[in-house]
Amino acid sequence: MHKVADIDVAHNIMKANKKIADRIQKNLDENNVFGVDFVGAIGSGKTYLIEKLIENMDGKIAVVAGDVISKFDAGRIEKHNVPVIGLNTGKECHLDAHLIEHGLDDLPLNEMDYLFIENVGNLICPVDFDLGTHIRIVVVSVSEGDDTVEKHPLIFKDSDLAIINKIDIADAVGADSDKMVSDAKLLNPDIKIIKTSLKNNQGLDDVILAIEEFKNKL
Ligand SMILES: Nc1nc2c(ncn2[C@@H]2O[C@H](COP(=O)(O)OP(=O)(O)OP(=O)(O)O)[C@@H](O)[C@H]2O)c(=O)[nH]1
Ligand SMILES: [Mg+2]
Repeated sequence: MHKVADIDVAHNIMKANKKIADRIQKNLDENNVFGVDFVGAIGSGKTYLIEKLIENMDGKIAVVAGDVISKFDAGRIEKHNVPVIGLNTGKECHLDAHLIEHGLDDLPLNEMDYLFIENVGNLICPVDFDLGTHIRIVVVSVSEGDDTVEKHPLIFKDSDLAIINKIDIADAVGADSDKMVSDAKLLNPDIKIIKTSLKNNQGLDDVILAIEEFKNKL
């Protein structure tokens, strides 16, 4: 009996989230803004990637940065002089559409080309929560271990682009980045995969090209 009630509650939450996510996507489309949800493990390089994209991409970028507490990542993004909102999730380990919809009220979407959302760092909780973005990018790094991809199948099944980052330190941590690529491909044959060393800007142009291609396909 207990279990049935749990499933019903979860189902209703997901349904309500999806309804708001659809509204967000409509809002983005009306403003010609391409939305990206960046998910990934703690410290994999999500904020660093967004900073690099702001520095190197054409087009106007607004950012929503999710942190459990405080505005750590929003503070980093702010230094790049782009519109940014920091959202706190408190005890929650993911952003949800309701939070994002409120955050968007404070961003000048009609002047923007891209909305980049940095989700809370982990590979589990964000999976089920559609934020109304057009694509999801998952960022993992070799320092989390080369079994990270196979251990977190759902997020790779549900992402459009996987970035295997920090390949500059793969040898030092004994990680096989090719294994991570083939694990991701096995889980999701449609996923695009790019190996990067963001520290050295390696692979950054390919990431930019991939995002632009996704945007142009709309
Ligand atoms: N060696 C190396 N370090 C990197 C690379 N990319 C990012 N880093 C470093 O990794 C650390 C974490 O990067 P962040 O961008 O803060 O990671 P994050 O995914 O935003 O982390 P959370 O928001 O806490 O989940 C920083 O010290 C970066 O400088 C890389 O390609 N190589
Ligand atoms: Mg971050």
